[in-house]
Amino acid sequence: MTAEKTMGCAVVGLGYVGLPLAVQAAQAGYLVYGVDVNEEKVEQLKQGKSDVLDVPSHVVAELVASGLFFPSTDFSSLQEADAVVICVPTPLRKSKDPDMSYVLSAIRFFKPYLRRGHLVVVESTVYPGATEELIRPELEEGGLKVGRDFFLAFSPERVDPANRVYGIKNTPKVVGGVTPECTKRAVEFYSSFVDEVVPVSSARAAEMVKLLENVFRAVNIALINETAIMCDRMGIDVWEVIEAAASKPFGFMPFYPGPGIGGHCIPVDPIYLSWKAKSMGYHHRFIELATDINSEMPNYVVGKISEILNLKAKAIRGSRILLLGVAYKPDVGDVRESPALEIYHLLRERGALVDYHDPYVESFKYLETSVRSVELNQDNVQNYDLLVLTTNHSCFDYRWLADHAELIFDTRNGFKNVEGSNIFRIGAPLPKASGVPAGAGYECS
Ligand code: SAJ
Repeated sequence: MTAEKTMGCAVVGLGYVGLPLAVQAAQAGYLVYGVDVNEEKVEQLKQGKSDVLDVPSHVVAELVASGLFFPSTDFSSLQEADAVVICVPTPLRKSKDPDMSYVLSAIRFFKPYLRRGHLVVVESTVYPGATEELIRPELEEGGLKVGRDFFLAFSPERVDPANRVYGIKNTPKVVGGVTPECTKRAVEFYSSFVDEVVPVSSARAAEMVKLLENVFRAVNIALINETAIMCDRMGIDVWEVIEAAASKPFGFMPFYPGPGIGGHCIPVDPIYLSWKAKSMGYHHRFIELATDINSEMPNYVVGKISEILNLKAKAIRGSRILLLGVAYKPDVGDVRESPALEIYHLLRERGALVDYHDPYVESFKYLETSVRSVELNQDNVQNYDLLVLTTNHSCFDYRWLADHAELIFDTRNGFKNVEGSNIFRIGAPLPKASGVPAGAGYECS
């Protein structure tokens, strides 16, 4: 610790974005004031317990014990900080419009403690222009002027849960200020604990960078989902096609079909952009189309389930179906927007007897009840008419599952290294029950 006052920073919102950031700043020597409105979460953090997958509890415990990390529900601690970073959720309303209420609430709680010299950075994903048009006026209400008295910037979060290679320190950080001095101060702040900082000319440019990154993913996932549906119809195995296309060393990036898209970013962020575009009279067709295709995938999966059961002369109604994995992506326990939950609902609606097994997800709420993960063993795996792989966790024993399950529908290619006539994959043709060769069709006269 240096003799002069150690720089203080504050992180508002201690979730999957805020907590890793708080930890990285504390490990770089900052006094970090972590503020969250969730009292239970703050209490757990004070006791050195982390509820964020990528932040081990012992790391939190050490930082709390060393007096470098102060979790609290009290916004007044923000006046102690030199930099304040906002990392609260930006979901969608039921009307599919951006819900900025968490950001505005955080700003309004913080406002009384805004002081000269403060650097304020928004990391929550917002629509282009939000930092300048919505947040700046809130903060200037007390008379302080941005770029002179305090400094305001946007810096997109690039947290990729369960990514073992990239974390806060080694993921380049884009930063855009409301004024050049704001950009400069934000660059200085992040440069003290992130290896590479990428300044852009404005906050709205930085907001757009984030949305481009995630629209890029949503559109390409929709493209490969639609390609999978096409390949199935044409009797082509999309997984073989992707693997071969990925042999191209330039100009191609593989994406993979699945049961739909989940998480709090890819299904949501593009709609922030299309909403803003629409408010300016522009219809962003790619986002609408990608959203339609990706959100239609659970229905498509249930249609394939019906076809597969049909091979055994079974209907969905009354069939015992086990979903393998309900988290929105492998090796995480987060079920937000997970397509597996939609598939569970659709199967229940059609009268199937549905269970799920997910070692990362103990239970989830369904229609006022709590549905719990079932144990999977030699005795019960054979009780199911069909296993559906909806999340390809690395811990699953795919060989064992293939050897013991009656039928398997693989929506993630988790069984790619396992042979078995009882395994069917999304985007690959099913044997036609009537013996009609895959890809055949009637001739239009
Ligand atoms: N998915 C596919 N096919 C693919 C890739 C993903 O179906 O080829 C599905 C996933 O299963 C998941 C959803 O899409 O349900 C989102 O996948 P994701 O890998 O984008 O997962 P996120 O939302 O946890 O992480 C993303 C970040 N991912 C990567 O960079 C790999 C990145 O887009 C953002 O930094 C982050 O969200 C965010 O917070 O915006």
